[in-house]
Amino acid sequence: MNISANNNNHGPRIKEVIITPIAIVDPPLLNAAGLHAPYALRTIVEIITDDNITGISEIPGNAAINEALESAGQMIIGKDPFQLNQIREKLTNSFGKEHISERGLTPWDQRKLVHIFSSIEVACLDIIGKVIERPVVDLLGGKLRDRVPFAAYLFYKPEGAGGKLEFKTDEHATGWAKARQASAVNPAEMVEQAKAMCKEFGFKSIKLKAGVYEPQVEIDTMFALHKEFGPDIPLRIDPNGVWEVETAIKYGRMLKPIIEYLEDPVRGQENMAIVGKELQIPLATNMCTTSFDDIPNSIKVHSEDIILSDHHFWGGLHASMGLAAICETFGRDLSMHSNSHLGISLAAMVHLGAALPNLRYALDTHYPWQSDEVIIGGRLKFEDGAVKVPEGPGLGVELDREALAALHQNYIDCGLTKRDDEIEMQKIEPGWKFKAVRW
Ligand code: GKR
Ligand code: MG
Repeated sequence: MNISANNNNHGPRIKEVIITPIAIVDPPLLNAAGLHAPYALRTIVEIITDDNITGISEIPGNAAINEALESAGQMIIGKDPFQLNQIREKLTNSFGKEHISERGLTPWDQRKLVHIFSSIEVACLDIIGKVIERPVVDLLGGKLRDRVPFAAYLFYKPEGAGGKLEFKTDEHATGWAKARQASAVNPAEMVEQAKAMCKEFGFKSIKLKAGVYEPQVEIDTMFALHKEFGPDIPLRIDPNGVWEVETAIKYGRMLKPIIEYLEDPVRGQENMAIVGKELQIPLATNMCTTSFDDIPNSIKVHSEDIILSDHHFWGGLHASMGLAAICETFGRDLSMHSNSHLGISLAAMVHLGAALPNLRYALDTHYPWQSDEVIIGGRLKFEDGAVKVPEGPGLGVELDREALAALHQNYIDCGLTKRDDEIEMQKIEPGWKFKAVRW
């Protein structure tokens, strides 16, 4: 899909926007919305200037976002990529304001505009960095750290549907390769998953994706992790808002001595505030305070202590820096949320993470669960649980065209047009239905 125009103006101007939907192999990860399908959808955006500088970005993909992105691409042809405020204004005026309710009830954000802003902004920042020969982190005010820490992100993983546990091809696999291919549904298996992941990547904090089983099972997993790793490895648990307030208070009391924070135990800012007040432990969210419009009430009721931002959902890197300033002003912490993703998103997260003040918590990432990559040089490395800020101008990563073509072919072949974990879940539990609140 190419959208292009010629112009003869001075200075760099956007001459072409290329939008490529891709599908990446995803393991069968369980979460409150169901089960991950065999492929996760991402969209790769390339913005090319009239002097042939290309900026890239990656966002969660679906057909509706891609369609809107096509029109957005047309609107920015001829624009100066440095004029991000004008670009944003133009897009806002054309698309209109997006209401928070459009986020939806799923653990991930379903709004279109924020994704579009994010993809265009990050690709333009990549261009700007290349023009002035500085890394993106320098466009965000500069580096406060050279390495950005991430947390191990554990998932219950059944057999029988979702991705075909393709790693099973290697019977002799050990360590992380084995843990990735193994199903994991009980506390002992989750401890094995955590040990393998932490050993491979050096993670020093652990998050459990919960909201899958009856809460006591998940609490048992947390205590098994605590027993194995001891008090020096901070633990978090995220049931994606499917607990009732009473459930969250009951299990939150048990968890209090062993967790650094409780993520989205319940749904809605008011309920979060009740739980936080009762438990007196830090609460984190990527579900109840997810946009600037949510901030006034968040401050008023104190719905959370840590906002898990996500540049794909908050409208880009500058917007995330703006969020960081708000958090600093009101004594909140800021960390990062993640969905299945590749190295372009990871690079953008690392540039942002390096620029954020007061980064007290290791960021989330699904990256270890992915096996595909779309950047030259292959998958980015974690050392001691952290990723080094990429060197080189812009994002510091470049598209591998062959890999892009192959992953685009996956998109065409797999036939998926949006994430729907409920459908995949029904393959192992016929009739299973997503419930906004389950326990
Ligand atoms: O990938 O299944 C998943 C996660 O549940 C994801 O969709 C969430 O958005 O990781 C996310 C979270 O922290 O809520
Ligand atoms: Mg979460």
